[in-house]
Amino acid sequence: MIGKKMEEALNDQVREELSSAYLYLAMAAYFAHEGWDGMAHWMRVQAEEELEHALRIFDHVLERGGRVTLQALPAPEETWPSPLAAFQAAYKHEQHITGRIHRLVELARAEKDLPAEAMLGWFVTEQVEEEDHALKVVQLLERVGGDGRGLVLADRELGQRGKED
Ligand code: OFO
Repeated sequence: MIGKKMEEALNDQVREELSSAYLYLAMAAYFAHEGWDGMAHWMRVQAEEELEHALRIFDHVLERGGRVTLQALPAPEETWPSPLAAFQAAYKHEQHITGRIHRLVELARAEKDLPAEAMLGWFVTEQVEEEDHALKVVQLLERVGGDGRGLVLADRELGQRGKED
């Protein structure tokens, strides 16, 4: 049976993961509206991943006899000054999520909640990947700079993103 403190903290993280999905869906809509279909696809795949993250925690709470309480989600921004600015915001967001996951691991340790700590271990590794993926796109777009043709090629490349990337 999960303890109350951990249950509450994991419910908060379900909200954070759903908020991440919401943010990336907003970015997908922004890119699609601007005609960057490859980047829109990248963000859509990312939003789907975030929903899977939320469900991992959702299932963990339920499997341990806890209660899942879904919370209200704030509306994300709708627009960004440039593709680079959107991906920089995505990278910053992932750093924020990494910090939250690390604090959850610390809480699981303090509570001697071994199942939660084991479940969160997956997220610790995943966050390394999440930050790396976003940072790689930021670096790509920084290299492209204001080169329109380069941006078209980058968009094409990002449109190739598969579900596991
Ligand atoms: Fe769930 O990893 Fe991104 O936010």
